[in-house]
Amino acid sequence: MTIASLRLVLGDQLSPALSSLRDADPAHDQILMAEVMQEASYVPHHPQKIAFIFAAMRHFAEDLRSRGFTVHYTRLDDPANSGSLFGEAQRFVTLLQAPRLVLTEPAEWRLDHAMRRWGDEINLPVEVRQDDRFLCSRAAFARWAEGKRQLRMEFFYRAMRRRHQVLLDAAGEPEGGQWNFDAENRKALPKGLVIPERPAPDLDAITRNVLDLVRTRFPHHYGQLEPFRWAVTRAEAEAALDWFIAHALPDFGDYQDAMATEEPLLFHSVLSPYINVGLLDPLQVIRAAETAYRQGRVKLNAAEGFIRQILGWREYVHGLYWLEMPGYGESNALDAERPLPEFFWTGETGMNCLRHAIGDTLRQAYAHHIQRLMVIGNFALLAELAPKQVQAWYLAVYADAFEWVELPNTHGMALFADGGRMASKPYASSGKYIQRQSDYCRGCTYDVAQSTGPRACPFNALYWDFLARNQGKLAGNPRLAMPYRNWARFSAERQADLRARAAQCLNKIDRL
Ligand code: FAD
Ligand code: DLZ
Ligand code: SF4
Repeated sequence: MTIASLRLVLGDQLSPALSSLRDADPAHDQILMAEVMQEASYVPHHPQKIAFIFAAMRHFAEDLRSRGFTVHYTRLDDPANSGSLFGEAQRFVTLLQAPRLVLTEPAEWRLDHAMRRWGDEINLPVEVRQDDRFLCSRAAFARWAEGKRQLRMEFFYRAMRRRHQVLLDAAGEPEGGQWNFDAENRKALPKGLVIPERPAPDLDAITRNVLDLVRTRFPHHYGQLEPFRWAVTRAEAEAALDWFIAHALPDFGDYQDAMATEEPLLFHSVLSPYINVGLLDPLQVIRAAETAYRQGRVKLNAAEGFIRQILGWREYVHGLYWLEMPGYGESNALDAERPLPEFFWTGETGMNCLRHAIGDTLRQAYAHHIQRLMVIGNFALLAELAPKQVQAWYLAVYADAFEWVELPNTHGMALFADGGRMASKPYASSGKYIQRQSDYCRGCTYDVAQSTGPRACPFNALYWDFLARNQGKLAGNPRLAMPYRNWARFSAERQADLRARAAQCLNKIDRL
């Protein structure tokens, strides 16, 4: 029997409403999914990330089968596995004599670019459909950006609130009279605050098999495989969403920027991997938070702060990525060239904040936004680490890392390597920020109150050195006027001492 079409579903396309599945008929169309070495090794992904994607893929295939579909699923260790998505598509098109291949555009430029040539290469009609799981399409973002000298997330976010009718009052104005309640969202953690304990789903036989596979096939990838606590089905991801709305969202806003040694997750949702691979729909998550606010279960600053991350930041970075690709990751506006220190792969450094942020990352394939931006990213920025190496690291170590979201956040937001396309100023800060927002400094070998001398917190001198080093490029930025004024007030001797301490830190960066 010949089939009408073969539908290819990628590891981050696990949504029943996916455009390439929408009109699929179990009687005529068949589905292809493939675990392939090429995707599993283009960066040394964290073992939990690979296991999460494979386990979610295998469960999704079972779900499709239960709906009557024939799913051809290639496992990584299948001897016939060609090792690439192209190879698997070609193999099954031939095997099944499929007259056409249907797919949803991949989220990364690398694959999107390759797949648009498949038709010619396999000599078969290949239909590439739009990925309409995003709330702002690539084309709509390009229209919004057109003619703007500067792109700013805040204005994009307001337009998205209006377009999708989110958190608006009866008059169509922002709920509470303001678009943004960030000023309320920077509280330090009070002593004795109880952090709710997060449940983890049980591991079934499918997931345990995947863990065995990943353990044996990827023994040299950095990061711990277990404990593996990720949801791998839509039902489990929805349970995680319900738990977050009931137990963590009420405090999400207030303590959004806080960090704590013993509580790496705090009140964050830890939903990004599920949204990114399609187990949760972004609008479903946004509506759940809005409903909790309307029912009086959470305050406005919490609901708005959370919704802004998804409707604003997530959609903004997605649009920016497609607007700027290819080539977005190529710039190096601050000429940063230093190789990544070894401790990024081990967490072994005397800087307690980095030890915990990197250690959490290696243990959980997760760190929350402030750890990623203001500890690890801030250090990479101040220490002039080479953008390409930093980007490859971020792409490897987080369960939620896909280039469309990782690259703008790393290249643009954390490293300012795009010269300000994404963010209005570099997120550079001294140790003082970390001290204010965390308890890390209390357990550190360095003293956050000192800026010079052998025990001085490296972030302090590196911060001033960063400003001095980049004065020609950054002094004209109005948002940096105050720090540059402060730098100018230091005596020449003080400036020289700070720069000497920074040079000392950079010279022994692997031993900090
Ligand atoms: P919460 O704090 O609970 O936020 C809710 C949701 O908002 C997240 O699940 C996510 O979907 C969305 N969100 C929040 N901030 C951002 C943002 N800046 N960009 C896009 N979406 C956002 N996020 C990824 O999904 N994948 C990445 O590879 C990734 N790399 C990053 C690299 C750097 C250097 C930085 C600074 C940030 C990166 N982020 C990335 C953004 C953000 O840190 C994560 O989305 C967030 O930490 C995920 O945890 P959470 O689900 O608990 O988020
Ligand atoms: C990230 C990833 C990994 C590790 N493995 C696979 C895989 O074996 N098969 C697959 O279809 N997708 C995988 N993915 C996700 C793809 O890399 C993802 O579809 C692209 O990054 C495009 O966003
Ligand atoms: Fe980090 Fe400096 Fe604080 Fe140590 S003293 S934890 S290096 S900010």
